[in-house]
Amino acid sequence: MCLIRLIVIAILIASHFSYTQTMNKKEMTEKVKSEFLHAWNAYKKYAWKHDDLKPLSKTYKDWYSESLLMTPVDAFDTMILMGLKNEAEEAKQLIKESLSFDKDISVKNFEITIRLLGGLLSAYELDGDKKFLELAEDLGNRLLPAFDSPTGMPYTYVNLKTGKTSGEVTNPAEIGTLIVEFGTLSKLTKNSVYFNKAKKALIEVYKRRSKIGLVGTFINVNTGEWANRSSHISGCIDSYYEYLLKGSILFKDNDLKKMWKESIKSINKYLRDDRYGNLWYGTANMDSGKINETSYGSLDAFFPAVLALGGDLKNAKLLQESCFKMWQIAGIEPEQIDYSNMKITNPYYVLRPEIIESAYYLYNYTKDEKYLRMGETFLNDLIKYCKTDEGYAALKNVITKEKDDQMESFFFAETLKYLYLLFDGENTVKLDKVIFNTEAHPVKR
Ligand code: DMJ
Repeated sequence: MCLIRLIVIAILIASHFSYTQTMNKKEMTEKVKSEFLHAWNAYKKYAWKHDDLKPLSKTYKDWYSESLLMTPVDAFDTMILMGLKNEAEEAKQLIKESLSFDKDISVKNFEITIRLLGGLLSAYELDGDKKFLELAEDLGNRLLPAFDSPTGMPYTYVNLKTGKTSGEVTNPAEIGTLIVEFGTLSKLTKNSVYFNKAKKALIEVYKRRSKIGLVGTFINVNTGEWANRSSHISGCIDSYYEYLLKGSILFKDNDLKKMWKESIKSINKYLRDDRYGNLWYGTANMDSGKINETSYGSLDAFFPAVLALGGDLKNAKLLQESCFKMWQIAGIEPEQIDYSNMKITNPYYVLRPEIIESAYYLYNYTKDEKYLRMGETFLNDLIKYCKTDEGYAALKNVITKEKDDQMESFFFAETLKYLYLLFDGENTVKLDKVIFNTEAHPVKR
């Protein structure tokens, strides 16, 4: 009898503190939603019809000479997932009435693909309005000339009206982070040209890997020669690896699967670094494989998610612990640290999502409540240090917490979406039914 009472009391105590209580998770999703509305209402008030809000000067910024509605397109599917029907409807009307790609502007192929093409395709799959697909197809066609280089690897920039290209020195991420969007466009339009171009681009990078299987940071798409031979999983390379894996899953593509498997072997053999008590991934020369820089940063924090998606939960969990340590150095995440001494080497924080994305994947696969607690820390710190009267602001310095006058569209597309999905469980999206592009736009598997 006494034992039974003890067990009942233990269960009551455990359920009181358990993070998985529906109310707690529900409260967290409501909190994220209200922060989303705080930022979106500020965008509406001061930057409507423009690309981004400038949250301190309360004005707007366009990336090019004309707006491409970067924030509304990037934010739309998050509104749908959060059930923000009125906001989604007004964003949709704005996109339908005002978005046109018939503009004489030279745009960055990578950014426009992940934010706009990815956003439109996801919008079409979630909402069903054909206009989204029409816009995506028009955009896809205007981006295609980017691939007309001697190697088939895309130039950095392409003019949306004339098709004129520029920027011959680019990087594996910008070359290789196109297949989820271009491949989905092929699937939905039944026109294989987009998939084929994006796959060839990936293959051309892979073909140029070193003898030990690593790729460098910069490459010339005209000559096919490496312009920088530093190898890492950080910015400029990061999502090339992400798309080898995601492309292989999304299109059941065995070539991509083989390329991912070979690549991850080399990454783990040469870049994996556990010499300092925690797991990190460092920077090495692509030919020698010798680590010569112990830097890690907020962009690299996407890697636990990729490891988890690839089935390596062990390394994913360890790396996420390290990422969380990086977040905690200053109470919010710096752009870069030296992991050998845990010193901040670049104090910027641009409202990046990657560490939250990884917490979301890990919670999904492990159901370990510590990832929910991490998520709560992320949200509270964001509110504490980045929230402004009107919107959210990047930080110039995570130590002094001095703000910067910018709020990137990925704050809506990724940062707040992954926070919401982390607490929402599997209510709105089942991870085994979609692939998120690198800007967190889900497309159906
Ligand atoms: C996003 O645009 C994408 O996640 C990209 O892959 C990397 N950088 C930003 C977010 O940090």
